[in-house]
Formats: sequence, C-alpha cells, structure tokens
Amino acid sequence: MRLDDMRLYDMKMAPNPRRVRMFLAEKGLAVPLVEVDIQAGANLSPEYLAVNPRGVVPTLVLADGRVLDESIAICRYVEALRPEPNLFGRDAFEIGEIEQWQRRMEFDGMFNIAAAFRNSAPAYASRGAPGSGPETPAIPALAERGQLLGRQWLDRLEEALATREWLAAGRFTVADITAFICLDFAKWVGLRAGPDHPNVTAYHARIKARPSAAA
Ligand SMILES: N[C@@H](CCC(=O)N[C@@H](CS)C(=O)NCC(=O)O)C(=O)O
Repeated sequence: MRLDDMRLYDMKMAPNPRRVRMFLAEKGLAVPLVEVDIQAGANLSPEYLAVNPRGVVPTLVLADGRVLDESIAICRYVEALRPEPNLFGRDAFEIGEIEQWQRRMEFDGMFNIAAAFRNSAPAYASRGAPGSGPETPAIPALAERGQLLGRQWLDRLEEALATREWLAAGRFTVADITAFICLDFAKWVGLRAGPDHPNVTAYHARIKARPSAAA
C-alpha cells in the first residue's frame, strides 16, 4: 500500500532513514521519498530547513503538513497506523523488552558508531554533530572512545545472540532493524563481526535475507 499523500525526506546511504524505509517495508507500506544529499549539504539548504529546521533526515511530512522527525518516532507513528505485523510489542512485557533492546542498539550501538565516524571522517571535520546546530569541530578522542564502546556493543550483541534468534519478544522487531543497520554502519568505521562473532554473523545473514533489508 502506498501512502502517496505523505513525503519521507530520506538519504539512500544514511543509516537512520534506512531504519524507517526498512520499517515501512516490513509493514508493506511505501511512502514517496525525497532524496536529501547530506554530502552536498542539501540538509542545510534554506529549502530543507523550512521543512525541518533541525536539518536532519529522516523527516516525515503528512498530507496536512504536520511533521515528524526522529526515526523511532516515525516508526511508532507508522505502527499506530498499521499495527500488524507488530514490531513494537503486544503486551506490557513485550513493549518493555523491545524498548530495552531498541535503546541498547541505539545508544550503545548507533551513538558510538556515529561518534567514531563523525569524529574521524575528513568530510565532517567541522560537523561533529549532525544537522543545523553550531559548528562542532571533530574531536579525535571521541572517535577513539566510539570505537572502544562500539566494540563493547558488538561483543555484548554476540553474547545476547547466543541464547536467542531475535533480540526481543521471540520475533523480529524494531530492535532488530536498529541492530542490523548499526552492524552495516559499523563497517564504515572498520568495526565488523569477525571470527569471534559467529552469532552476530548468522543474525546479520538472517536479517539480510528479509526483503525489507533491501529497502
Ligand atoms: N536520532 C535521529 C538522528 C538523525 C540523524 O542524525 N540523521 C543523519 C543521517 S543518518 C543526518 O541527518 N545527518 C545530517 C548531517 O550530517 O548534517 C534519528 O534517529 O532520526
């Protein structure tokens, strides 16, 4: 089903918009996409800042002009529109458990990988933080710390996957979407599942086999 009256401001390569595209694909939904070229600075253009003054993607614009950003907020909105297949939990414990893993993937994974990336990539030398905030010079020590904590995230994920196929609720959920996208994002900073991470390697392959992984 296409939600043609909405627009999702997107960037094909970027990890956060990919979370939303994958979520939509799992729901069998498609929203018209508007590509925003972050590398060319299009997210900081007056046209885009008029859509989202924070200058980040993804941003969802509804037919009536209301705007949502933050990947997980957009996913929650979509879940409310189309509750099945359920990706955020059906009962109190599932909701808590999925949120727990989603947050671990976001704060222990995404946050640290982004720190490692943004504080080491020459293109971001003066843009340590995403979006339209003040100039933020890269801090190499933050890249180092991002690597260290990113590795801890990967090792803990390996441990968790020794006893489960999916992170929460015994089925594929939004937490697995964030984990999968973090695993691909981590490769940008040379952090990848190796011989010490057989569970993560198999998990990544399981998710990659889902049609939504290509979204
Ligand atoms: N927490 C936000 C993060 C959004 C974010 O940082 N998006 C990146 C792309 S992955 C961005 O817009 N970067 C703009 C920039 O680099 O200036 C979310 O989950 O949507």
